Amino acid sequence: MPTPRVAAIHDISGFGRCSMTIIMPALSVMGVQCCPLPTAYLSTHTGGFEGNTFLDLTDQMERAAAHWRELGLRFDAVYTGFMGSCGQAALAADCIRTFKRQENLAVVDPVMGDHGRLYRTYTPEMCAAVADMAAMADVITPNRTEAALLLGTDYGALRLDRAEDCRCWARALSLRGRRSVVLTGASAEPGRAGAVCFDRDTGRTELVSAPLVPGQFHGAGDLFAAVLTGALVRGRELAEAAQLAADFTSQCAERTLAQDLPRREGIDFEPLLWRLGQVMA
Ligand code: PXL
Repeated sequence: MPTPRVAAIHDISGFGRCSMTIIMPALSVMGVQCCPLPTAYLSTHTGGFEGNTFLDLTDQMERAAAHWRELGLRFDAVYTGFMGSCGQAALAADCIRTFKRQENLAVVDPVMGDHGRLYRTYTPEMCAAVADMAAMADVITPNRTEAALLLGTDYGALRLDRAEDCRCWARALSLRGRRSVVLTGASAEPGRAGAVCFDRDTGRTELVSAPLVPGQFHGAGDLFAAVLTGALVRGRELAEAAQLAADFTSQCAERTLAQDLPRREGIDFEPLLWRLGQVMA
């Protein structure tokens, strides 16, 4: 099998593991080539650090995508995440239009917020642009906060602690079955957390879970979506890919918790990457 190739449209945050500093190593160890199309360079992520720098790379993105198009590059997936502005979300949507084929995947992680709140730099206009981009996706990976925003539903009302509710929300997010959904933060069994998956190819809705690790871990959502994307382009079914992502994210969160590391430094995944490599070998 040729090495699958993913175009990753995310920011690079120099410190505080998230986005590209998680996505690139995770995809590489899974035997997937990651081609970064960075949206911005930040000195740190925007959660838990004050005064981060922000170098907007929108201009470069446009030129890099044009060059890739000229070269006739093909990708097994176009995978998008954190956006720095409305313009960037529109440009990322253009990249999906440019590189999307019948046989490849657009995976949109509609990064907007967590724990019921928007990330510091997100505005309602940006959320609308992210929702427009997500409408073009084959697969979306919202957390509970992002699902509520996409559905225009109150966060408190979008409960994910009963299996039947989880299934309903996942189906509601599928745009009448047009896109697959992996909704994270589902916790229908005590002591376990994971995701509910609506697979548009089979019409089935399944819950996957792994041991719940209490607390909030920066970058956990990015790690989950990256492993899911890697597994999908390596040919795994949606629920199987989500199970792998839930297992690995839970193991890394457990390790971070056990060491009592500062949460803003991000989920401590590097020492466990070899396990991900082993699963995918
Ligand atoms: O993990 C999502 C994320 C990605 N990139 C940046 C962020 C965040 C969340 O805070 O600030 C720059």
